[in-house]
Amino acid sequence: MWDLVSSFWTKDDTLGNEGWAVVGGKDAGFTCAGIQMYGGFNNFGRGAKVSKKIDLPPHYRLKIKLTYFKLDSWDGHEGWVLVEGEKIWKRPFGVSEVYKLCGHGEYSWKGIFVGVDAEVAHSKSVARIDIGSDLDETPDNESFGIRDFFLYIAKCSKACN
Ligand SMILES: [Ca+2]
Ligand SMILES: [Ca+2]
Repeated sequence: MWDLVSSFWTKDDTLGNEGWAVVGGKDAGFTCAGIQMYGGFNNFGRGAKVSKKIDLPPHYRLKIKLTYFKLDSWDGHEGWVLVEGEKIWKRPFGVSEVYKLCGHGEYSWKGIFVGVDAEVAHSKSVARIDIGSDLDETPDNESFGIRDFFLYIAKCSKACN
């Protein structure tokens, strides 16, 4: 049912924006416990968001998979993915969740990465996608990062047009 149409941040040496627009964050990558990500510590904190419009063939549904990193002291915040401004994925993260991975070396806050797998009804020829958080402090205090983004569509049969 699902056809892969786009992928970003899938290579270990790719830490750039890969054509996505960055607002409120530093256009740079970060390495956490040997895993490279786009954004992350000192890059994506309060107000940071990455956005892209992606052209699509006829379809009726889309699915997004990615790896989302929560780093340091998230005190009551959530990460999210929007399609056309609608939240198709969100997840709250706790301050101490879960492993001491990386991030702020002085205080050794904890980090975690989770797999996003979300789908939504969608038929527009261009999809607008935003990835961000509701963090409210600087990126050396709380930050997020992303990698391994995959966009899939469910294509229309003749009946779908
Ligand atoms: Ca904090
Ligand atoms: Ca905060």
